[in-house]
Amino acid sequence: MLTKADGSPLLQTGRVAIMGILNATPDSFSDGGLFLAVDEAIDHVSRMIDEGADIIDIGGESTRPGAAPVNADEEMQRVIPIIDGLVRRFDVTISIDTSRALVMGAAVNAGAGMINDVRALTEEGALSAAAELNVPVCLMHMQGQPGTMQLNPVYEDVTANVRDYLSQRVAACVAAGLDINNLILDPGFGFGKTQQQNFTLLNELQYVRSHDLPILAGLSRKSVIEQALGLVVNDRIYASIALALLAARNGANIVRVHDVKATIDALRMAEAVEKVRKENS
Ligand code: YH5
Repeated sequence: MLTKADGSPLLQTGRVAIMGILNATPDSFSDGGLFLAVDEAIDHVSRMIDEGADIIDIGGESTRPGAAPVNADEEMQRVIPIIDGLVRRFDVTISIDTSRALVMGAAVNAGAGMINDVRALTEEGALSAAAELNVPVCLMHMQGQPGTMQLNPVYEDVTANVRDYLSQRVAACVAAGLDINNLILDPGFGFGKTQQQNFTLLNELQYVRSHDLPILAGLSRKSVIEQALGLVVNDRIYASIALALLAARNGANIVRVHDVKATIDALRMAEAVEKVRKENS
């Protein structure tokens, strides 16, 4: 079972866990330097916890298509002070969104309780770092690299390809000494996928699962909404709620979202109705 630092479960069966997104990239904060960034992060996280977030995901690398690469020092300087500030105030699980072994180590030492890696521990040293750190790890599928992944993604069978890739990464993790019970799988919506490929993966989410591991789904405010509905990023909340609900219905165990309260209300409402369906069957 995935557990938090105090031994309590990270995932309860029958309930979808909420991962709230905290951006630590410079464009996500008002331009007031490090202390303001930490203060703003604390305010944002405080609100997400009040709204019911189970996990807070913090990342210092922007993986949006075309985003500039960031060096390890800069990534560290963005996230570590924020993690320090958060662990002193809150006992929520903090997830570090990084691909770098160095950042994983520093973040977990500062109190992060989970690693979220969009490159599924393929960077140098990441497998052994994660084995050593012994915290839950989300392994995400990406085809290509952030700068170019959306140019012309091609799959013979997107769902089978994603499942096979994740299954191979699970095998690599186990071979490197990670505890299989610490692994979470993620199809990587928007990471080297067309709209049709993203929707196929969402419809077939249960077939992405490998080794019976939990699934994390991140669709919040993503470009698939623009492609379907033509909405700019700040107008994508309601569509994001629909996508989170569909992901949960199709077997997601964790949803990664910007809008915690709106998502939780929708999921809890659906769960209440589902409970009666089960009682009646
Ligand atoms: C994910 O799916 N995604 S960062 C572009 C947007 C909106 C949102 C154009 N990290 C995932 O959230 N980690 C990211 O509008 C992630 N799964 C996991 N595990 C991209 C993102 C976004 C990009």
